[in-house]
Amino acid sequence: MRKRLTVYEGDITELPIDVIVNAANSTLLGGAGVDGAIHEAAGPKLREECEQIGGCPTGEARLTKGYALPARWVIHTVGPIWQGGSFNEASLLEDCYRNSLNIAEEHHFNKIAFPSISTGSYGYPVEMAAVIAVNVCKFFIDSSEIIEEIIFACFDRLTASIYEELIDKIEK
Ligand code: AR6
Repeated sequence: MRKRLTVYEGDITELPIDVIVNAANSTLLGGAGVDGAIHEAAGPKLREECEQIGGCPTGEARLTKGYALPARWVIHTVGPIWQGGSFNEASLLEDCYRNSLNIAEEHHFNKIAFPSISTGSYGYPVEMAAVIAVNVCKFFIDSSEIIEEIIFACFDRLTASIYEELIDKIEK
C-alpha cells in the first residue's frame, strides 16, 4: 500500500473524499472560517446533528455525516486557542490530529483531509502548528493499516508552502 501525506491548496468543502475535518469550537454549533464554510456547504441538517452531540472539549473530536457536502463524513475537532505557548497548546493540538485519525481508522476511512487547525481565528502560529500536524500525521500513517492518504487542505499559498516544505523534508 502506498501511503502519503499531500497538500491541497483550496477549499476543503469541495473535496469528494470519505471524511474532512472541521476546525470547530467547543459548542460545535458553527462559527466563522472553515467551520462556517463546512456548515454552509453541508446545510442545516449538520447543525441539527451537532446540537444532539452537545459540544466537544478542546483536543477531542466527534463524527457526523457530511449531508450536502461531497465528503460523506465530517470529524469535528476543537483546536486550542493560542495563548503564548505555555498553556498546553501544543499537546492539545496533537490530540486534535490524533483523536481525529483514531476516529477515521475506527470507521475504515482511507483518505482524510485536515484544515490547518487553530491557525486562523485561534491564532496558533502556522509554522509551529504545521510541524505538529505533519509529525503526528506521519507517525500515525506509518503505523496504520487503514489510512492511505492524509491531505492538508490549506486555504492560502503561504500555509500550503509551509506544509509542502515540511512534508518534503520528512519524505526524503
Ligand atoms: N477550506 C480550507 N481551509 C480554510 C477554509 C476552507 N473553506 N476556510 C478557512 N480556512 P479557522 P481556527 C483556513 O479560523 O483557527 C471558527 O469560528 C484558514 O485560512 O477556520 O481553528 C470556529 O467556530 C486557516 O488557515 O479555524 C472556531 O470558533 C485555517 O482554515 C474558530 O474559528 C483555520 O482557521 C476556530 O479557529
